[in-house]
Amino acid sequence: MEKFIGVDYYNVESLLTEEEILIRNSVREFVDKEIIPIIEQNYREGVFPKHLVQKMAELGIFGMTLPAKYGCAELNNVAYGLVMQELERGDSGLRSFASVQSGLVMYPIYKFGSEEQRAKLLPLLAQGSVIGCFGLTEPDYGSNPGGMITKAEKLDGGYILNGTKMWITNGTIADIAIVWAKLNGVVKGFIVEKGIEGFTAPEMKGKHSLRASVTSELIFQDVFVPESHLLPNASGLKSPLMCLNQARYGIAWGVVGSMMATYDTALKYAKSRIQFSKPIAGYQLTQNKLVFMLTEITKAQLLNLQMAKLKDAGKVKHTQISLAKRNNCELALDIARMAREILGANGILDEYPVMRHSANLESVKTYEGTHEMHTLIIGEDITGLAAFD
Ligand code: TGC
Ligand code: FAD
Repeated sequence: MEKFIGVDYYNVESLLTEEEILIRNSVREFVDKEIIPIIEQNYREGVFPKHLVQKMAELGIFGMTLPAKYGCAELNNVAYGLVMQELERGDSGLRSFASVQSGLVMYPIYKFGSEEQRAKLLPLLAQGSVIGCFGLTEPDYGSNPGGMITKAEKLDGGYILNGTKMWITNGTIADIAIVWAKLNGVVKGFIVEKGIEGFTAPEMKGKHSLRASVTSELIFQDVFVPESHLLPNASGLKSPLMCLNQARYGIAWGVVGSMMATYDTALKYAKSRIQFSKPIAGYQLTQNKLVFMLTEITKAQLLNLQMAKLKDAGKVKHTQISLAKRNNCELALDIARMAREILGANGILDEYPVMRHSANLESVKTYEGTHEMHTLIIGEDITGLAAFD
């Protein structure tokens, strides 16, 4: 297995600490050894490589920025970003798993949960022995989750949940679901355990994208949720949106890993593919594509590093995270498609990763807020005028 040496035209590594480089290299090696050799088969068969959950947990990936007292690595956001970047160089499905477990399940429990919920669940989630999912999107409410119709009704000792969530990563394999529902018209968060009466999570089939990832419906039919399973400090749509910031942050880094994978493949291929008696890398039009790719990778690396510094300083705005997610996803998809062009017909074979990355990125560009949503989020911030409706 050829070792990945990274893409770092501006020596961004010189801005990293030894610990950040160590973490990055440990996950880089994990991706080379455990993901790259199996991912095409898993993608073809539409199967999430669940055996890797334990190995990711052992690397301290889940909830890695959360406090050590909950069994987490307590590392900074630069390290977290680098880990997301290396995972997605392998496949967006693996980075999605880690994003959901960390940003969409462990974060809301840490931020909005009781101390009892934190102490009980965070160590188990960090070890990977409990898997979580995040139920916000509904069949009729995607970009506009505020319109959600999943409802919670109060009764003695707890709540009754009714409604459906859709497009839920890890849903079918999750032991707990963080579910957002309206209680008297106000968005609240609930921890719903797998196996509880009335709760089912069938897998969604027929995906052309993110095939090595589980995507599910969550169906709630008169599901009783005990009082102890309400997230006591979550209230209003702001709460789930704060969770999205964590996952969006990870995506902005993750897709740079995908850019690196497709650029690296295209560069190596172009130097060896002979047409009209010389390597296609020797033609101006090919070099133009490769230089575009490298330029955008370099810009995204520097954008992410500054975003990480702002986040570590507690100063990052959610609109700044939107800008990085929007820009980097769009360019990762452009780069994947450009790489497929450079490979010619070989680019459609799963002997090469470019088409898998391109197909995955169609999901990644859509979820966690579409390109248009992030355009409008930033647009509102700079003009002061909301243009969503
Ligand atoms: P709006 O009135 O704008 O906002 C309600 C309150 O929330 C505040 N807010 C935020 N706070 C923190 N972070 C953010 N990102 C925030 N965005 C808004 C806002 O200031 C307000 O606060 P307050 O104090 O006034 O109450 O609400 P809206 O209904 O107009 O919606 C705004 C909009 C459209 C931007 C939001 O709904 C949105 O982001 N929509 C996109 C939906 C989305 O991103 N869904 C992702 C679902 S999860 C997923 O896809 C997981 S994929 C798996 C993986 O990650 O790998
Ligand atoms: P819609 O909101 O119906 O949008 C359709 C199109 O209309 C888009 O191009 C959109 O940009 C555009 N549009 C919508 N409103 C406007 C407007 N006001 N102005 C201009 N254009 C607009 N959700 C979860 O809650 N948890 C998960 O774990 C999760 N995982 C996912 C995994 C995958 C593989 C996928 C594909 C999705 C996942 N999602 C998850 C759902 C995801 O967040 C939604 O798909 C996304 O928010 C977009 O919603 P939608 O698909 O309903 O599209």
